[in-house]
Amino acid sequence: MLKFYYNPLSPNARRVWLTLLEKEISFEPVLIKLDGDQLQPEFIKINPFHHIPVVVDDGFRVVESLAIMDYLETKYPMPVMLPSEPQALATVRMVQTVTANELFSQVISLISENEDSPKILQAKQHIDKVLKLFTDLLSNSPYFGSKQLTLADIVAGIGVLSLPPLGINLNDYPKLNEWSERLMQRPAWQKTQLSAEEFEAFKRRVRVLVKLRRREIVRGNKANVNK
Ligand SMILES: N[C@@H](CCC(=O)N[C@@H](CS)C(=O)NCC(=O)O)C(=O)O
Repeated sequence: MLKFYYNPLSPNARRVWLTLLEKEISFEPVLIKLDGDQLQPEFIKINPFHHIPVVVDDGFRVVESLAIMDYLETKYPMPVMLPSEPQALATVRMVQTVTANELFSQVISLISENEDSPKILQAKQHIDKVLKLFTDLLSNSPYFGSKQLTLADIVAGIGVLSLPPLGINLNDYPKLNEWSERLMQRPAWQKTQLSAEEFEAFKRRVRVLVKLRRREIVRGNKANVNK
């Protein structure tokens, strides 16, 4: 059976979790606690970058959430979650990559920067641009690029639904607000949604990982200077 290495607090793992549930694929969950399980030699063999999610299917290992979603879409094509019409496919890919490249890092800033840091205002301004673009791309469709749920809805939905608890009100973006309510009516989304306490635990984990990453960068810079 397909093995899914995950943690319920991880938004990247949740992309894959939701895809598995929406496609009703049977899987064996393997919980990875992010306070050290990901650094154990057995897991490093599976993902040298010590990241979840990972899927192992019939002995074939896939890392990177977006690659895993594509693998699941092609191996388990029903229901179709990736449209083939050129503009619809481009819409899905734009929404996925804008979420990964423009939204995600700003959400991390909202969580990890001090309240009085100018980076908070910059993050909010950048997020406003993303939400306006998403409003245009959704247009009058119930989902991105399709009348049915797509991989773009999963990737963007996880990011956008994390904004209200971080102080960004979706009422200012009515179409996205209705879309996010549509997502939350789906059983898979209710099953994987974080409780308020889990969201606080997620924020604490993000702060720790950001600190560790900054330390790694400083160490790397010092090592380069000493070369
Ligand atoms: N680009 C990767 C990112 C995966 C990622 O950053 N996963 C985080 C959890 S959301 C993780 O495993 N962090 C553990 C670590 O950095 O040690 C993907 O999309 O799968």
